[in-house]
Amino acid sequence: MFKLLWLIFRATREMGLRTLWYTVTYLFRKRWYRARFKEHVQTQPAPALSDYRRPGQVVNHERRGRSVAITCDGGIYTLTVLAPDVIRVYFDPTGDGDPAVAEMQSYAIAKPEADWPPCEFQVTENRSENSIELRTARLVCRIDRAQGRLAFLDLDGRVINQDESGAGWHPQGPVACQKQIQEDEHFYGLGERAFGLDLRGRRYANWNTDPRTYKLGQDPIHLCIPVLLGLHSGGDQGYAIFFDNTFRGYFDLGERDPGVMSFGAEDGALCYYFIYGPAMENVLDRYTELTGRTPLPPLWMLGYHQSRWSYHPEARVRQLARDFRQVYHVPCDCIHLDIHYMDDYRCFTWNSRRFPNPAKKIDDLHEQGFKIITIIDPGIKVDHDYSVCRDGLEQDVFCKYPDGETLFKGPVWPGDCYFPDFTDPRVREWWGELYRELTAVGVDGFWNDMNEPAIFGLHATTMPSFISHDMEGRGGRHAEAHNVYGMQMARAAVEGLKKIRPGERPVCITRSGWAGVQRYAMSWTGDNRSSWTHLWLSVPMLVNLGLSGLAHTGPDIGGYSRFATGELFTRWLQMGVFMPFFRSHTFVHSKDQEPWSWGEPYLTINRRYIELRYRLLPYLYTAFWQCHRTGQPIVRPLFWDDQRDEETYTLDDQFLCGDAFLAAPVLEKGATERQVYLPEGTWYDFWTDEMYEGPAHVTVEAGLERLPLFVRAGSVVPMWPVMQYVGERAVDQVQLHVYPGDGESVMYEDDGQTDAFQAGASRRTYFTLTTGADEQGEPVLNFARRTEGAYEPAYEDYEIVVHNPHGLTQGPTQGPTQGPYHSAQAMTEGERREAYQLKWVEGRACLTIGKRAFDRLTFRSG
Ligand code: MIG
Repeated sequence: MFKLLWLIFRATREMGLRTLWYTVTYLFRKRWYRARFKEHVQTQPAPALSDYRRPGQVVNHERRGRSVAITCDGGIYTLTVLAPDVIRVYFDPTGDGDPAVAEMQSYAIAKPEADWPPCEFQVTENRSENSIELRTARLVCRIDRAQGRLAFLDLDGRVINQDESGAGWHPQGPVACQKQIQEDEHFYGLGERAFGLDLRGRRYANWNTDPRTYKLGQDPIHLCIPVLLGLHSGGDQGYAIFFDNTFRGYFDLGERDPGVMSFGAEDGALCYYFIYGPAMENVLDRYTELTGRTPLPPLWMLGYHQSRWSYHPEARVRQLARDFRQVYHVPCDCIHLDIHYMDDYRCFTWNSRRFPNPAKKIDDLHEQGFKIITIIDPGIKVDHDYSVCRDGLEQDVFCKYPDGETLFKGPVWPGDCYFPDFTDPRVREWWGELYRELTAVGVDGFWNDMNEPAIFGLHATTMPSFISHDMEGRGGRHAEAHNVYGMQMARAAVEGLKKIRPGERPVCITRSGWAGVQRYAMSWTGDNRSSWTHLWLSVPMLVNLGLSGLAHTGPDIGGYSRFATGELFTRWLQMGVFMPFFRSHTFVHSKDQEPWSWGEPYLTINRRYIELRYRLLPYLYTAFWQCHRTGQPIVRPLFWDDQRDEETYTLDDQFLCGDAFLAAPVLEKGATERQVYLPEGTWYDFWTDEMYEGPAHVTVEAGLERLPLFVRAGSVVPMWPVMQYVGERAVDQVQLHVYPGDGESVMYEDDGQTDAFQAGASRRTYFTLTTGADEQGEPVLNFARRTEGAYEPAYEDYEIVVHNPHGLTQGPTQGPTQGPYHSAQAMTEGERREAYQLKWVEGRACLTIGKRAFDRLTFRSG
């Protein structure tokens, strides 16, 4: 009873009486509509798997272009070879299905069959195995004649993945596929999941849901992606299965039966893509080739973002800007405005009392170097005096019940709302144009919330599954459109923004999404909590999102619901420096959650870490570029570099960021040290330059001011001077931090803002470090540089900082050391040889050198 009263009290406080009224009445209205459209409501319980039908015996097979059609007693398989390591499996029980149509209708696929280059493969009969084999240059797909089950094998005949009972379907609509789990198999991916790294042993639903703050182990939440990565055989085998079906579905990774992985959906086609690695790097490359890559964001998106629900009125926002720039001198690039900026939660409007002159206000903030991102929800307030609503009704853009007339209304923040049908290209275009209202006053980017879509109710709810959608003209129900609704909303925004601001990189953050969403938008991990558990949870969540192709994401730093302590916030911020989206955000009733909110010592530490983020911008930007090019995540699991290291398969309290860094965030209250696992290779402690030889478990100091952080030997890490925001002034010098060892590093540069990079205006600088010996047998470190691309950055100098140069001769040491190197020689092109004097700064060798002045440098021991 008390709980109920509390619930009512909270709901009234948060929503207001009117919205509460709509929410309560909606519970009844919902029933009424269900009764009215009962012939459209699906009521059959999910059939038991034992009632599913199976392919059965193979009758014949026939090659058609890049596909093989295999007719079985119970249906037809079409296996399509897109690449030697990418095979599409389409199973059609009825004979009316067509994989080409399925592909055309897929919201996930960015590269259709016709765009893949031709690919050789052979189809043979294997009589001894009684099977048919399809052999590419990378793998074999074998189908057994007796039961029509598939196995994917490597060229040496070892199992990568193999059907258990295989494909299945039920005449009422459901489809499924059961596969064997290999003994030492680990599973990753599946989008945004509130679980640890290895997903094995549980069942996960595919149905985007607003959990209204989630708990560890709650499933599903905002953003599901039906791509599963498997890793087994001591790391020798790695692959992905992408199940291209948007209906409510699941992946069962051994919960029902520990030896069986199954996936399925309540309707739609049984169509999946098998992608072979074995390296996960190859899996991600192929998966993002298929579903699209992350666009390069404008550089300011990589800066620090400050948000809360909500900064208002205008004076509060001004104060916040002043606090950053004049009072606390903490760098920041962007302030986010949550729903209070709107006029009574009407999207694309301003509350004139809170923000009387938005254009002027945003101008002033731009002057001070801030960008502004505003939130947008999909629900459009039912209000005939509101131009977006009126226009939407005139243009007929809102979702309807199956009679094709009755508009669907559901309660969200403004009370009852209509919902645009983003699966209609005409509606997307209409919606995209609406952003002009906000870009005209200077808003820089958009944050799409509530687009699961979320509708108020007692439990997490959404539109009824029988609501009609356009589905690109072919018609469909919400049951099919639901999972792509958020992604299509983001697409509408981005396509609109590209028209509104041609040549610029659109900024769109989305809460919900689906396979392929990465090509339109980035995300944040929704409504987490201010707790130590959630601090940790950000790590596996980000890693699995990156492994699902959605690399550009980040948690609400400090946590969303409940209150953060100074310590928790600082620990979260330290970790956030190495996460792609670096934004602090918190809910409406929480206390202030800004870098200075807890006073000292937190403020100084927070400032120092945000400054570190700004120093690392050229490094992080390079990681974004790598992701953009090849789908490599930015935050990576430890097995990324050495898939055979079994220690790393479930390790989810540390992560790699880009090529050089290993971060081991402190996840425990009051910690003063922490255990870190260092994989094979030599690692430098970022703070002390101390060297470690992996694989090793080490304990390092981790007082409040210290994020345990390591740099791989052989890396060159570029750094910029600290600025209060991106573009505060021109970068006059780039520091190159050299960590002696053997390796190649890259630095990517462009204008950070326009799409000129796509026409070649970028520069890649490759740094190669090699260790060796000179004629006298003294150790040397060679540092070579090579550049590509037409972009010419404005700065003239590099400052080269050699870390622990002593380490080169001595191997791993304890503690910082004085180095033996006192001179360095730089060779320019041709004969010219110049000697540079190295300076010693805090035990590090520093050298300033003109940008154009060297191709190769040699550091010699004295
Ligand atoms: O029902 O706009 O996840 O970041 O602050 C809550 C208010 C709606 C949920 C988002 C959160 C945002 C909040 N929104």
